[in-house]
Amino acid sequence: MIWNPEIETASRNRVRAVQWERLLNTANHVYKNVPFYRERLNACHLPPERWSSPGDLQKIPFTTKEDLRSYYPYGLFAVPRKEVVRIHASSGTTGKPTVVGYTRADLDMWSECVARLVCMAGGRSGDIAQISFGYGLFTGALGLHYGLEKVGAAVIPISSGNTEKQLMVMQDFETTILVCTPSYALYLSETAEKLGIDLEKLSLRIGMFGGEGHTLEMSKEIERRLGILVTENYGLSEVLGPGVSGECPYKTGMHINEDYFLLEIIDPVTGEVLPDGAEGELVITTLKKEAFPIIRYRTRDITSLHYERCECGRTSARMAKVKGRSDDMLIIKGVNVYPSQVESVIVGMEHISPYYQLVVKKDGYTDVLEVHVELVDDKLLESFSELEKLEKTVKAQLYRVLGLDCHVRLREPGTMERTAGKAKRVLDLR
Ligand code: DLL
Repeated sequence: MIWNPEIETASRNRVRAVQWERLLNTANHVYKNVPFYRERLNACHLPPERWSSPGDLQKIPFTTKEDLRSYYPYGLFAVPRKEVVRIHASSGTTGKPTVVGYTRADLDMWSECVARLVCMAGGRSGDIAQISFGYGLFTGALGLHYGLEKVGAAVIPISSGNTEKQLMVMQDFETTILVCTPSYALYLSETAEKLGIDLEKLSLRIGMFGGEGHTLEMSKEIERRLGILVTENYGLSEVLGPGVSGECPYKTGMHINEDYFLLEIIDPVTGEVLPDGAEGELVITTLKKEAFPIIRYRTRDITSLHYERCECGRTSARMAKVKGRSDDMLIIKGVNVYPSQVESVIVGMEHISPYYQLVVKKDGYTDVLEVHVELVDDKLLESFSELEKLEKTVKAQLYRVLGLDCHVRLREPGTMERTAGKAKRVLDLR
């Protein structure tokens, strides 16, 4: 089912017209209400009345996480405090978090965006959705919550953690949609196997996973273990939270809610806008947000945009799976390495579990990449020659994909960290 066919199947011309109209409204809104943007638009001689085509957007400087931090907490809000009805913040592992606000209309828009993604994934009224994202400042749980309810699904707001209880609820409450990070879905499936839960007997049909990337290999692995359709959705708190884009069962990329977000791909080094289909850093402008509109936000996420028709009938542009964050990209001996490349190699490999971590160290002046992977069972530990053989195989496969020699560390079963949230894939000890 298509939630909002009028916009989700609109012609490209219509989408562009809606985007242009809303872009001008947003430019006017920020110009009038946010000094930061007013100064910027004046500095490049583009107050809103001088915008003549969508291309003018490309002349406006990017907004970065640092900008958000320097106006902490409310400096970029565009409405009076009394109109703000919700506040979220990004986790921000270092320094202050970035704070975002929503008016009532923003919350309605958020539910609308998520309702579309729920239908895209195959969700409907009558479904029972277990939300295993953490409720709190993080946008994941509450963001998906209201969109699922809007479609008519019954939401179980279980939040993250307490894996055994999650599995009990999943069985007893007959959960049909699981909402969490792909890492946590993997851990849930592993724990279910350990506890001897018959996964075939679960009512689970669909996974709506996001908050972090996962490769096609990982998606297949989780589908195999849980016997469900895995779909992915994307978003970020600075822009909205979940709801920017999501996958349909054809998995041709994540359909973008283009009437609410304008996406560009830029060269992460030069900042130049790249043509359709090219891979680069995603930049997002919100088109309808009231409390926290944002112009040309540099997401740091590496992806590409595609416009060919999807068989599901939606005409929206799609973004490819995120390859990684540009800040997660490692440069080892001049070679660019993303954790997702390692994931594509090790998931599904014989004797190796799907948990992994990249550890970067210094050996004298040289950078060394260690890839830590975990054995599936202890049996192999009894044979040194088997272990050596396996290590060589993993190393060769990684070389094939990365073009780089790395050290492989085989770790004992169950010793790599499991997470209820987003996995930490890189440990940089340099
Ligand atoms: O993770 C919002 C979200 C929650 C989206 C739940 C989907 C589901 P933040 O905590 O601000 O917000 O983190 C945003 O997470 O810039 C990406 O790097 C990463 N991310 C989110 N979804 C995906 C995805 C939420 N599907 C940051 N694939 C983003 C890859 C993702 N990365």
